[in-house]
Amino acid sequence: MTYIPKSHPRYLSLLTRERLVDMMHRGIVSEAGLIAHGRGEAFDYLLGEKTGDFAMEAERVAVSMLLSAERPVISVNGNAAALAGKEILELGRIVGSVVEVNLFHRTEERVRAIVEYLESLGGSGILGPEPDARIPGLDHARALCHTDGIYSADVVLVPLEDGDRAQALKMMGKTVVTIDLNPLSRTARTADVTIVNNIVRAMPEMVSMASEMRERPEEELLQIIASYDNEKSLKKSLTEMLRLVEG
Ligand code: PTJ
Repeated sequence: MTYIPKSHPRYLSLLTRERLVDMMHRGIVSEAGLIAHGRGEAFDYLLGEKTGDFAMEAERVAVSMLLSAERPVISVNGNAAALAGKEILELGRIVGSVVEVNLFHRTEERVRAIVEYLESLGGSGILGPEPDARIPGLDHARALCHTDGIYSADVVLVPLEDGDRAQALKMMGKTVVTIDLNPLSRTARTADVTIVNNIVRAMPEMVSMASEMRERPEEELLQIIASYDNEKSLKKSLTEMLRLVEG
């Protein structure tokens, strides 16, 4: 990894890039994952690289959905594993969710590398290799999934997701929650809950929320969910970007 001095004004952002490049060489992140990250960075810049109130609210709703779900699943791709692997496992433990590796640029080798990486962080029972089901309406290997995971989930958290798959999951009747810095993406517009935030900030925030909210009565969680409007939240994120641009 290239040495980045702590004094560099963009230390954290550069460190994150280096991490992704390193993870690509380790066979965890896809080459396209680096491009996807660049697009995310541009939107994060417009957000002032901080969590907005709209994102905090969406995170709280997402956590309420995961906590009240019967079969919650967190879907993990290369970028999500590299940037927030530890927190994904932690959130999965708190909300009682299955973690499934589900890739856009699928190779069996990379699925195994990601599972092994998550296991090295303390994860167990992670699904991914040897899928036994398909998401209907999707061509190609990105449809592959597990009966005990994504296929039978009621709530799926799919960070940094592709629009087609988000739509196919919705068509299956699932509640789709995503983390996506681009509020204009098809995924952002398709999901029931879109957290417009960097996964690097969103996941640790959701872990603390989940540990604080885990004992709350179900009615309270359902009230939080009922008061949420994703379209309004997306508009708020765009308004915030414009506000920052206009100074
Ligand atoms: O590991 P794989 O093969 O499953 O591939 C993963 C990627 C991310 C390459 C794949 O799913 C893909 O091509 O995704 P897209 O269609 O480029 O969408 C990724 C979305 O995530 C874009 O809207 C980006 O703006 C957004 N994004 C990128 N980095 C971050 C992000 N959102 C939150 N946090 C980030 N760090």
